Amino acid sequence: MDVRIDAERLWQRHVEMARLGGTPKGGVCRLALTDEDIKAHLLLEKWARKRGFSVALDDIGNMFIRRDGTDPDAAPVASGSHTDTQPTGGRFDGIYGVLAAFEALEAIDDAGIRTRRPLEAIVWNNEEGSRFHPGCMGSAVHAGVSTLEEMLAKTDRAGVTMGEAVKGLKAAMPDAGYRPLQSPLAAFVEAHIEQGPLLENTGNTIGIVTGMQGNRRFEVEVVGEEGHSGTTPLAGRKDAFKAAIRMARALEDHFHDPEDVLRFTIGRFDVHPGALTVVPGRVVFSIDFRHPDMEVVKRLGDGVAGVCAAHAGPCEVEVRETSGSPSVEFSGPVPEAIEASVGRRGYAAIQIYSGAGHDSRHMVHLCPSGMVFVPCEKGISHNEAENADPKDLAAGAQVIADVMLDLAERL
Ligand code: HGY
Ligand code: MN
Ligand code: MN
Repeated sequence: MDVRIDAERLWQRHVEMARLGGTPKGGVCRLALTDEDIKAHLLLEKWARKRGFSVALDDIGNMFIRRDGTDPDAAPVASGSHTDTQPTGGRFDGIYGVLAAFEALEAIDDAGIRTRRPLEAIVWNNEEGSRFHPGCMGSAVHAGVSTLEEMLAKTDRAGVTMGEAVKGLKAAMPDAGYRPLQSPLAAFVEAHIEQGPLLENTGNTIGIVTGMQGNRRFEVEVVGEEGHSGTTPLAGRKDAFKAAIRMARALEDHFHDPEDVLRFTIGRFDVHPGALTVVPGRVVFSIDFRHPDMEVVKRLGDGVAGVCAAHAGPCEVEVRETSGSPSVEFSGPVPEAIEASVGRRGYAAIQIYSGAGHDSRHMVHLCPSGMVFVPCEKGISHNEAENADPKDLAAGAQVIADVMLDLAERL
């Protein structure tokens, strides 16, 4: 049984999706379950129903597109990723994995192949964690790693809860079926752009992902005292901005890694009240810290509060840990099936470790899982300039189709 994906159809679907939340600089802003993201779900639903595939939603807003197999009771083989983006996101992060999965179902349908197991393309809700923290929320709740109640109560900066946002999605998709959380899956495979330069620099088309590093995220709140910038002597100030800067500098030393394996980022830094002539009374900043070795993640993560306290000066500081995930390894039938497809298709491929986080990290708790990377230009991602070659996207989708067909019969 051979199946060939349609590269042009796959590329055109990317062009159509990139219009939903498209930005003037050629990127995409499609935050989780905003109107643009719901439009992306509706477009997928339209394509799915045209094919005779069924569509279902679970309680945290994940979407399941299903092509039936001959055995309706068999757990499906699934592939997928996310439709939501960062505020200055690109045209491929997440959506490529969704469209590669959908293209695999279409190509298998075009080939008239009946699989024993059902095949599914999944859209995981809120992978980016930009509107609602934490990221990978939908896959974590579906896999039983996070609790539904806790995640539905999370709010965005406007005070909208994830529960209200999920209600909005369900209202927009009244014909969608219901999928219980932790529904059985026979296997899960995710295609994603690498979001790093290795594949491009080494001339490889496919990355067979061996694992994903662990992470810990923190929110640091520094409280001082607002004052008049023209009259308050420097000596007596409780300047929250200056204290936060001291902490940021000290954290840079704390997380210094001469081998450049560790990843430490302060992505958000809010100064309050943010007025020209007011001494800042409050600063809130974020920490995203990652490393493959969980001993390092524990040791250095545990040191954050002490480093901040040591540089608070006359201000108060509170360090809140907001999320964290352990590193994961991918092994077993999914990476093996990826290797088999790569060998059969003759793609240049290497094994690669993922610095970025993905929904597949939570799928390992439900079923055999794995990931396929394809190159992106200069490794750029979480940036409107993100770009990928249609030929590479097609190769990754071909591997997804091969893996799904292989596992639908073999598992
Ligand atoms: O942050 C991450 O690793 C993912 O791309 N959201
Ligand atoms: Mn992603
Ligand atoms: Mn991302």
